[in-house]
Amino acid sequence: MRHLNPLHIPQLPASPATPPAGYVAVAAGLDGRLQTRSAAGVTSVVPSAHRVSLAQDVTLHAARPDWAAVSGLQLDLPSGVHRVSGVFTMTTSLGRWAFTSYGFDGPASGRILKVDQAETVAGSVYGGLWFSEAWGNLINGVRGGDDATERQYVVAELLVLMPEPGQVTLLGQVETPRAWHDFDGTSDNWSMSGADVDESNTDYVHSGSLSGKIVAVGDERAVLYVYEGASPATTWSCEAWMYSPTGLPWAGLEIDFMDDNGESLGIQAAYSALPAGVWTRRAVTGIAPARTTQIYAQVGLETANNGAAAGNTVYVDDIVLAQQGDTFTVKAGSYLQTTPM
Ligand SMILES: [Ca+2]
Repeated sequence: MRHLNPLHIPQLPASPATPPAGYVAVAAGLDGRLQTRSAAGVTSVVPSAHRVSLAQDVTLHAARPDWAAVSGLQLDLPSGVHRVSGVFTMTTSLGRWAFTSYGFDGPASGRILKVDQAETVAGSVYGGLWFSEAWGNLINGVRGGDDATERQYVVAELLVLMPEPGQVTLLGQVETPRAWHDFDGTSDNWSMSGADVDESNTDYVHSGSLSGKIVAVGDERAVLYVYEGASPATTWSCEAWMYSPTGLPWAGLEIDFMDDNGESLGIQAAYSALPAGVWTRRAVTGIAPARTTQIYAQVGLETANNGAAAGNTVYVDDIVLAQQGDTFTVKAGSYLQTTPM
């Protein structure tokens, strides 16, 4: 005969009392799942942990300076407090920093409450963690070492509050030599020559709420320009969006590879007539010749000998000068998981 020990009989918890307005009671339901009850008497089941994993490698390229979503590592989040965790195995171009960050999107963006644990395990000695509560993100950085086969992985857990249903996405970025200007707060080192430039123009805009308005002050070139350090055999591209309400006979951009003495080693240029009333993309790509130590880029009007004159105006936006070829790969098997709290 079998005797039940009363101490081992499961004790079902009583249903929680209806909480006062503004509070939520959490208790195990008869099916073992967590349930919540609000002042309105509404009971809902807390969803269980959810995980997405990469079935294959995802590679991000450094063509753009923006953060890019790692395709496949995105999860819907109900409102509430969640533990977000993940393991990301990553590789990056030799000598290049790569970064991952959690992005929280929704009607009311998520807010990180606490970093439970964060660890960067690197094949090389590099690795770091940056945490910013105000920006609602957590950034891990890894640096490509001396061996292209090196892999580095990040284990990170955090608590996040989602005031409204939203999403969490793993974002990635690879740091590479570049300069850009979107006139909405992101810019690097661009100067003007031969022009009056309104860098907070709202007349015509390609991205965001601002663009650049370049007005030629004479018959010489009227441009925004920048210098960046560059090495031989590296590939660079420059692109920009340009606009004129009336059209222009000659507008565009160029890159110029230079040696230690500032002598030109080769120019790649894209100038032509700019059509009226349509944002037009101009782009060039070039490989740095031997002895290259720097690259010069300019965007705007080459007025001399091409029928343009003082007072000609061109609007520019989303200028990107970047070294190409650098990559950042999140390896298959990496996963992102959310667990409601
Ligand atoms: Ca803009």
